[in-house]
Amino acid sequence: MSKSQSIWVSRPLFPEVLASLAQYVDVHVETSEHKHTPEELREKLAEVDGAIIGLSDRIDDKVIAGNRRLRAIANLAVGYNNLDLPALTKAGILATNTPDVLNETTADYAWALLLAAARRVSSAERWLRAGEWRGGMRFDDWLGVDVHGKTLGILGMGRIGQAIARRAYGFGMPVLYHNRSRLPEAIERECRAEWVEKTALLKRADHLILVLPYNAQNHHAIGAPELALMKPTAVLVNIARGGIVDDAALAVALREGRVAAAGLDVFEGEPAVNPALRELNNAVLSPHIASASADTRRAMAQLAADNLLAALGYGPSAGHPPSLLNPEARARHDVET
Ligand code: 8YV
Repeated sequence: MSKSQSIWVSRPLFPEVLASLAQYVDVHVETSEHKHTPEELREKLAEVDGAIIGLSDRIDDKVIAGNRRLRAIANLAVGYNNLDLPALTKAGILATNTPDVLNETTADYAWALLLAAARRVSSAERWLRAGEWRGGMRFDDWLGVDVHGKTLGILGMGRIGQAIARRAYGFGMPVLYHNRSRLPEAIERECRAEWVEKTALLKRADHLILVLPYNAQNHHAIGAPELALMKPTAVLVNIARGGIVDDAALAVALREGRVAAAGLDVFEGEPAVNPALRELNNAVLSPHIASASADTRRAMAQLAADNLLAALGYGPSAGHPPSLLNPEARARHDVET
């Protein structure tokens, strides 16, 4: 049966989430995962009232120019640097993201990368799989750096940063953090975390995890000058966004042993990965999967669907998407609540 509003889902999604959407709207879903060109996005979005899109779909003023129909965009991510929010707001298009549901899973993954990079898990596994163990192993082979008892640094102390900090207690690690604004004392106490200047953080942290949002100010927040301040025994973990680290500078620092190791889930220009990083055994690399547990990806998809339905005026939160990014767009958005 044809419904009065249509939506586009830019990538394959869990069937039960699509079914929850199909109760209210006509759903057009892509059957394969691929990066859409601006022209494709423009065409697809011209034909629908709302869309669920992912990080590789860049929605800017050009993509929505002249679009009189589109009323809502639901991003399948907490970060939304792929959205030109001012342009969407100006056009009266509601935009939503998927905060909170991924905090704990993403924090787990930051620790997975920290431990794997510090203890050389990936390169040791490659060595074992290549049959090298049969040739013997020295007592002083495969030495990593310790994690427990060291000072953990966190750059970017939002909800994911805080979830990472809470886990540090079990490893007996004091936590230093830097954030534009200091957290309320109660949260600092709960996270057992101390605010320091960025320079102090870089110098004092034994290991550093990056959880900053990407924006123009944070571009290359960690470049050659910052890497030079870090300890040569430090592990750097980036689960935030490509572009926050200068990947070329990091590759040089890792090759020269000026930083011990890195655990990287995000890259400048991903899915391309700087070839210099790919050659390094002291870098653990993964394809942007920090939120990818079955429960969390389902929860993110369902939250995006609930956001979109609410923005289009359906379901229990009709007119009030749970994670609306641009309430100012409402004035030009004609949802009847
Ligand atoms: C991605 C993320 O959404 O939520 C974010 O901001 O970076 C991730 O959770 C996910 O990897 C799909 O691209």
